[in-house]
Amino acid sequence: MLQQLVTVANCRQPWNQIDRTMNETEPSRLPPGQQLAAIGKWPLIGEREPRDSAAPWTLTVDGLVKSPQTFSLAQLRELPQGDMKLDIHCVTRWSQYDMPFRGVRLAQVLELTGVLPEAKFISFVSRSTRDHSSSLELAVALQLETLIALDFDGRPLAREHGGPIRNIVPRRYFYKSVKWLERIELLAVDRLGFWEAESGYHNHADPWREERYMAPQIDRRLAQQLIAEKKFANLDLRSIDCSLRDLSGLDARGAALRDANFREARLVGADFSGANLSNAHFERADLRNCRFLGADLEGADFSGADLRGANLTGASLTGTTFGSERGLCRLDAATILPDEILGPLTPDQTAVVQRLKVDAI
Ligand SMILES: Nc1nc2c(c(=O)[nH]1)N[C@H]1C(S)=C(S)[C@@H](COP(=O)(O)O)O[C@H]1N2
Ligand SMILES: [Mo]
Repeated sequence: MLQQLVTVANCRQPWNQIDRTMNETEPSRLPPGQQLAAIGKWPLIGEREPRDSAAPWTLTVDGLVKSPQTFSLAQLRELPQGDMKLDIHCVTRWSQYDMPFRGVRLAQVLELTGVLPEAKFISFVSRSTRDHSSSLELAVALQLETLIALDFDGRPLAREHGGPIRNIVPRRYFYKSVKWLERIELLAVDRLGFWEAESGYHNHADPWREERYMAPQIDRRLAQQLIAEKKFANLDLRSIDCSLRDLSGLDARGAALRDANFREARLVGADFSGANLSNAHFERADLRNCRFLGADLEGADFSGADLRGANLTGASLTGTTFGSERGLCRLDAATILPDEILGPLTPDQTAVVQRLKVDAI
């Protein structure tokens, strides 16, 4: 059942010197709603460090396996290594091409432990403070050629990117690839991972189908009442639909608003400080004098929005869109969009913002 799965590609050219011109013109390569990150750039997302990096690193494979095993890092390195050049796609809308990983194939490790016939799911568990995890159907994990990565670009994987042992799941949003992998558990019934359970990220996570979020679970009458009262502060309102509504003066400080829909909404003077607006939709919204202090705006879309007088100090902008074929946003001299927060934008969006800022003065 567990065949040899990883296609081995040789990548001798350093990762940050790859010529992308051929790839970028290939239209089918970038999944819908994604932007290409700058050459050689690998953004940091989620947890920054493992729970305990001093203790020796091991990988335990247990659950519904024939013989549970714990591999030391050295033992993993002694197993046959496979190379893989991979396009990664983060749910917050940035992608990066041709990332050269090296490590042990999941199939290889499962051949050593054996798998019981009842095993249908596989959970990857991290050595991190929140015991971060993500899961897949076992058959899918194998079919996708999941890799237990130890090296990146010819060197041991960096700590902040999940070194020394990281799970890499090709052709799924990158949240399926767990950093600081410590345990692989074979299960009969699925167990939702951290982001899937906490943030409503889609459990299937196929970027080609834009499987970013599960359907929202907010009670519609409650949502209508909160919209009428304009009180969102500190509430969990993921994926709420506020499109075309008048929410001027909204208090949304500290609210959890991932994937929320504010398209064409009137939000003059609203306060989103400290809110999580990851992948929120603000296309053509009226955001004059809004406050976004310290807000998470990763993957948020401001195409055609009015940001005159808005304050984005300290906001995080990985994968954020300020202009696209859906329109440019509007800035003026009173808009506060400090240069020091622009670093995580893609090159295209950096250029858009810089042009808008010049025009605004
Ligand atoms: N342990 C752990 N693994 C994790 C995460 C995390 O927060 N903790 N975040 C996931 C998400 S959402 C993404 S996009 C990638 C980011 O990996 P990077 O920081 O190396 O780019 O790791 C995934 N694996
Ligand atoms: Mo992510």
